[in-house]
Amino acid sequence: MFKPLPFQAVKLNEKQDSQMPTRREVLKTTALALGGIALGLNACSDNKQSSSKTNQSQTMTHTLPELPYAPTALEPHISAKTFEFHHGKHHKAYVDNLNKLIAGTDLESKTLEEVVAASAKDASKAGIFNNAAQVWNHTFYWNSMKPNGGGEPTGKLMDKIKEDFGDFGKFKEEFKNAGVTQFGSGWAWLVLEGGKLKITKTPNADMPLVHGQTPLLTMDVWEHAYYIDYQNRRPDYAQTFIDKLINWDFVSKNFELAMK
Ligand code: MN3
Repeated sequence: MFKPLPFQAVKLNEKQDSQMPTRREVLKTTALALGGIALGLNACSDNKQSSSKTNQSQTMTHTLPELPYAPTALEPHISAKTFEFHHGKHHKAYVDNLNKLIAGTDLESKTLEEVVAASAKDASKAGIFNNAAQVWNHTFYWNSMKPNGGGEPTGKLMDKIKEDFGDFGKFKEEFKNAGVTQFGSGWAWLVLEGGKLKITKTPNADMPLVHGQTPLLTMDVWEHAYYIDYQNRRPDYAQTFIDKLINWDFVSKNFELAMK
């Protein structure tokens, strides 16, 4: 199993300038990436050594990670049918497209996070960014949910939510609003930026890592995420996500790593 090394993430982030994160934030992002490994997020990258063991060049074949639960585990809120398409077809297509697009390029040897960072600010690599970021976003989204999820966070995360949003109800309201008001396809996020919790929304494949923010939680609001189970009722899907599905253990772990 390939594990991205911290220096790779730091080096990558240093390539980006102006609105890029401070070194402290870079280190936090690195910590998050490493935390992600503990939670199985690196399952989307599988390293294959080149046939010659002395050859330093390696190619990275990105693979579809397994869901962190059975496809029926979130029923009745999200059906196995939705996972059959969303994970088995949409997420898989992003992985397959990414592998095709980077084949034979200098991105072929990079980790998923490196590909995302390298393609984010380069319009000529928009196709690569869209697929790489969607691979990352979906893996993060599966982990943002769990069976019997929802409820309320505890401990330091809850204290911080109260500090930055006023109360937990306000957090829920703002998070739902971000998801419902994202016009067209995109994502709602809870992020940490400059030591503060914030709720953001991004269109299409866009994501917080390339904006110097540390993602803690995400909700997919592309229609393919909810149409089979909720048809056009995105607000109902968002409410159910918040009340029944959020994996606060995952969010807390991301928060603690980001605050270190
Ligand atoms: Mn999706």
